[in-house]
Amino acid sequence: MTFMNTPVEFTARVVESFGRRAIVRTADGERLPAELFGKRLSIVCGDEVNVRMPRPVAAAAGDEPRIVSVQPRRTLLQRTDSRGRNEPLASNLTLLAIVVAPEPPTDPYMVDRYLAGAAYAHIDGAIVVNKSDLDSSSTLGEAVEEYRRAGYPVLTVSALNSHAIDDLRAFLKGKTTMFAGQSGVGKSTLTNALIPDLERQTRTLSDSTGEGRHTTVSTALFRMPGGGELIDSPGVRDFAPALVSDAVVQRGWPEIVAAAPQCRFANCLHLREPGCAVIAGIDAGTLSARRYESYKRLLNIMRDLAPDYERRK
Ligand SMILES: Nc1nc2c(ncn2[C@@H]2O[C@H](COP(=O)(O)OP(=O)(O)OP(=O)(O)O)[C@@H](O)[C@H]2O)c(=O)[nH]1
Ligand SMILES: [Mg+2]
Ligand SMILES: [Zn+2]
Repeated sequence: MTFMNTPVEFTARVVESFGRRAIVRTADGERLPAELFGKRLSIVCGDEVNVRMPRPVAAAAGDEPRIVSVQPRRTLLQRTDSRGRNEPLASNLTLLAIVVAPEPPTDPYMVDRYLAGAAYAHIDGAIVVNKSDLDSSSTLGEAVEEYRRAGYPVLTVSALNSHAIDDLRAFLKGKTTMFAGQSGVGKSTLTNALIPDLERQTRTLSDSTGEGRHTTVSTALFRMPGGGELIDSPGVRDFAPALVSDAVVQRGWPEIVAAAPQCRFANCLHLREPGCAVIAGIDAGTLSARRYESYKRLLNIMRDLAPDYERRK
């Protein structure tokens, strides 16, 4: 009878997490509620975890499966709060797709910080321009062209009339993608459009004037038909990446990375150094002055938050 006392353990994927509790998906595709075992353990959506089933007697008494350990993460997307503390958002992503739309208006500096945070975590970045059914000629056009020129994939779609949704699905195939961005840009509506039968709650018409309202409250992972995984996340007001050193900040700007080898100094931060190819590119108009300004702003944000960061090291 010894096998009865051997706890059954298996690996599973965290598809939704709420503090100390989570929903995990087993290899067979079954969804199970589970709780964290041990105070030091912390998990995020996307984690691969080891789960231990309760013994039959404990299960009968209401015990849930327990997450006992987390497998090494291939990637981890994190943000920094205003006090310089790290907050993990999702793991094992291969792509961060920042969703923007003509409404609500886009803050391109926040999009840049998202793209930089992805780069620091070795996650690819892309821009999804949603609501192509609305007139986007106004503010968005310029910023979107900057991303194209910097080398990011840009996909223009409409979740409402399905324009280019098949192209988006094909682009996301085989990837583990998180949709991120401001509240109301249509992340959940897009998730529903990409995954038939999914009915993730989206902002209703009666709510549509409620600016700053966040409809989605938890980060959740779904499998896409045809391959790939998609994580829908709550909208944000702001985003700052995990802290990195001065020299690393520029890795979030592929166009700066491409120009930097032509700078006179190998450790050029492209601020006031003589012979800087990045500043020459701005003067010549081949590099975006706004994107460069954004780089300098993030460098300053990182330096402002760094004292806290240094103390924690
Ligand atoms: N015109 C138009 N409206 C859209 C489109 N996609 C989404 N919407 C509308 O935009 C509003 C917000 O959509 P959601 O999917 O809830 O937005 P979200 O990004 O998930 O918002 P949060 O969960 O709060 O972060 C809803 O009223 C949608 O119907 C689109 O392609 N075109
Ligand atoms: Mg949503
Ligand atoms: Zn330089």
